Amino acid sequence: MTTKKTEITELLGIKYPILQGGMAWIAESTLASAVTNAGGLGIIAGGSAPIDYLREEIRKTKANVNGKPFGVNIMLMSPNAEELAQLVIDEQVPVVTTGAGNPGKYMAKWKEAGIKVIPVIPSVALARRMEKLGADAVVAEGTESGGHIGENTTMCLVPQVVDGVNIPVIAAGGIADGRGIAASFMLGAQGVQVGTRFLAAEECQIHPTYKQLVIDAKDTDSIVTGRTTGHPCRNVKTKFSKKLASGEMNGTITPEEFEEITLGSLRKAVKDGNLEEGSFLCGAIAGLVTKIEPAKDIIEEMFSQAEELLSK
Ligand code: TUI
Repeated sequence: MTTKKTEITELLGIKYPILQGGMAWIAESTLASAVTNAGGLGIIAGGSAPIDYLREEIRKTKANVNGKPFGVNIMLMSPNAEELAQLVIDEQVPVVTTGAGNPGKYMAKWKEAGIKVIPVIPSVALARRMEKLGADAVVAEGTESGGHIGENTTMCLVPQVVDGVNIPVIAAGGIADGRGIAASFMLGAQGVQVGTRFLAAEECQIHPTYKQLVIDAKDTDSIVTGRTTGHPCRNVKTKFSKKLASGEMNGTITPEEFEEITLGSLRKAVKDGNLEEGSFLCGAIAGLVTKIEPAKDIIEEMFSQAEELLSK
């Protein structure tokens, strides 16, 4: 088995079958360009950023990558998802990934515009629906992932999605080295999406405090908050996230209060490194991330390790 030529490398025209996660507030042109230039698929996060900012980020990325493909992630819960769905058409973005919802209503117009569409999904049912609507591939994202998560684990979700659809499947959640890639391929995936390891990329523009939290994290240092709101979210364990999780559990923080307290907390983490009020989203694999390196080194190391394992 090899990672060198898969349905994903062929579909997207990339060297390595790796997508960089569309991390809200984090994934901007510098990181996305570095990943694309290293042979993966860099992704700019739509998040809920203003449309003019996103247009600039798309144009900057285009200028950096010399015709190589990149993507934009559209977070479907974002208030400006509709506007962004049109922006990717107007700016001729080659690939769109989606998260936190069902992109059904945009699918036909994206396909018509020639965009490759890859929804991120947490279940087989949703993967099947996306296939019917014309998705080119799906990212099956396990609950090990950072940020907004579903219930099932990568190990259980990926093979079930692989069996449930006829389009290629990209595994996500808990993949930070070549072992994770090799395991994903064994489960039937044709590619991987990686977020947490790229938080420690040299080109990732997050606050140094955020990077250090990820590097210092050990296996037990992620925690899920927001379960009472219906939008569970995996974070680095900090005093703030622990207080939120326990407040939700014992009822001293209502879902409404939770929403109020966490409003703007991702920006506070990413831009200010604010440990008191910031939500430092990260995956459960953060314990495996130990140093800051260029995205190119991360990708090349991951795939050389995976190739060695898969050739055994
Ligand atoms: O979307 C993500 N990860 C994210 S989005 C985000 S910003 C945010 N912050 C707080 C609350 C909510 C969002 C941070 N991290 N990953 C992809 C993903 N998509 N995970 C789960 C889903 C998902 C969930 C339900 C996809 C589809 C879905 O469909 C429900 C339906 O409409 O049928």
